[in-house]
Amino acid sequence: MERAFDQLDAAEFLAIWHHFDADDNGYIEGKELDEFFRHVMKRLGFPKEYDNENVQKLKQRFMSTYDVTADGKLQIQELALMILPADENFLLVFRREAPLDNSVDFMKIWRKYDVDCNGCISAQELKAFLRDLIQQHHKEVSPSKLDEYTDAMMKVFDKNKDGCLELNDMARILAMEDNFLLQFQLDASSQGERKRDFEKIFTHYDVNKTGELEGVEVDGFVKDMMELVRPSITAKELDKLKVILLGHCDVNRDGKIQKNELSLCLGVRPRP
Ligand SMILES: [Ca+2]
Ligand SMILES: [Ca+2]
Ligand SMILES: [Ca+2]
Ligand SMILES: [Ca+2]
Repeated sequence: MERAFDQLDAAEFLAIWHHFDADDNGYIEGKELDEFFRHVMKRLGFPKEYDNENVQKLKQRFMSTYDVTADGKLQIQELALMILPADENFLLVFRREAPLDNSVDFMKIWRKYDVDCNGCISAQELKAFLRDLIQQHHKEVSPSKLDEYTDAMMKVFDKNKDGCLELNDMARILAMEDNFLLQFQLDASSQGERKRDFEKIFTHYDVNKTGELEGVEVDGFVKDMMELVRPSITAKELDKLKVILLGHCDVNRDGKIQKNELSLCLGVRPRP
């Protein structure tokens, strides 16, 4: 069973995936998961007698093998492991010590590897990312292996096959956690709660603790703010929205957002 997915090629696998992850949130859970497995079984040519009970059994066996986050959700990067080259170096890409839970860290990576600043990560840029990642683990990788890894990654994560990874595609590769801002309900809370939430929010994005949001800190904040309204903004949209946000909030025009500027912007009075 574990290798059953080997019979699916990448394109077929992704077609099934995109069908079931229709809202493109990068994971499949609950009832969708049953349907997903039923569909995969059918495509793999399992006999019709695979009734509900058998689907459940296969699902459980499968999930305990691959569901690395053990959260009952199947994530695209977990699924990707099945069709990507199964060698130790490559698995490093998906095996992270700490979850990436801050969009500021994410944007730092994005800005670093989008070398030509065209708002997308090309295969060439992805290759540099993979090379660095493997080196960080003190491993060696041959150029041909690196090419193979890069091709495989582009196949899985470049959804529209334009040779370009969007912010959202990279977020999948890096297994980015849910939007930090989702936990707050700025409209519903009392003034006291709003202030406390504001402190939490500012601290989260002021990663280098300078008391102001600058550079990628603003990027990360803009990304999360905008994705509360509309998931999957592009890097180009992000750049535009950043200019708009700075125009609105950066009162002293230094290109950074001081704490008092952000509190004014969000309608929260700063602490005296
Ligand atoms: Ca680029
Ligand atoms: Ca693309
Ligand atoms: Ca800062
Ligand atoms: Ca400012």
